[in-house]
Amino acid sequence: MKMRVFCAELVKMNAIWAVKPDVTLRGVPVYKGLLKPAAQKSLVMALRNVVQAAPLYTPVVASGKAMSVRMTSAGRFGWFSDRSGYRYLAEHPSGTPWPGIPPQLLKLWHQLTGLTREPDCCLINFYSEGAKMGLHQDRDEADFSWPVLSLSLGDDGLFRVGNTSRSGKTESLWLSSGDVVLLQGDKRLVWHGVDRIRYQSSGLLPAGGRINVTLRVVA
Ligand SMILES: O=C(O)CCC(=O)C(=O)O
Repeated sequence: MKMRVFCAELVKMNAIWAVKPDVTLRGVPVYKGLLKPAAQKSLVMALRNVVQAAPLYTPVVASGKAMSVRMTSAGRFGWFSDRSGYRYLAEHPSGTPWPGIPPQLLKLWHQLTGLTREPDCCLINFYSEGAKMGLHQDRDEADFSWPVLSLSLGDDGLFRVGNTSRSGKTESLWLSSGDVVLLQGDKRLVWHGVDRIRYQSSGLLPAGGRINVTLRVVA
């Protein structure tokens, strides 16, 4: 995306993108508790509707190994992986359309990024007890100048961030329910992952577990 287009995309009014993050982790901004408890509860209800329409599945990586995280998506595209590799699909693997992205997430996206452009995908990751996500880059999207907004709900997750190359020092931080992370600019392609969760550390989900949603511009 050209800089002029990007500037035209910025919503100057009502944007909270100029607000300083509470913490940065290797330069990645982390907004602690940005989504308040009542908003978290109503979002969980909206996400339950998404999961009802587009059930969680267990992605498999190219080696044939199943990921420990279960996933689904909302929006125009959903992220999927099987032995053929990672990709975005225009439909849920069952053939049904992806449901719409919950409006409260779109509002958060516009407010925090200052962009008028909507995300194409809301990827929903569900971490049950023992689930984790290895270090990776988010690079299945067409244009890395768009940010990725990541929101945590439910149990705490130990989030690890490295560098834009696979090697080098990494640092980690516990993400709690309501925390938001933005991968953008020169941090858009940092390697990141979740080492583990603190199962049942939050009362948001009655049966425990952690939800992570990421909003992405895909095409
Ligand atoms: O669960 C998280 O906080 C990170 C999720 C993530 O890295 C991803 O979906 O690519």
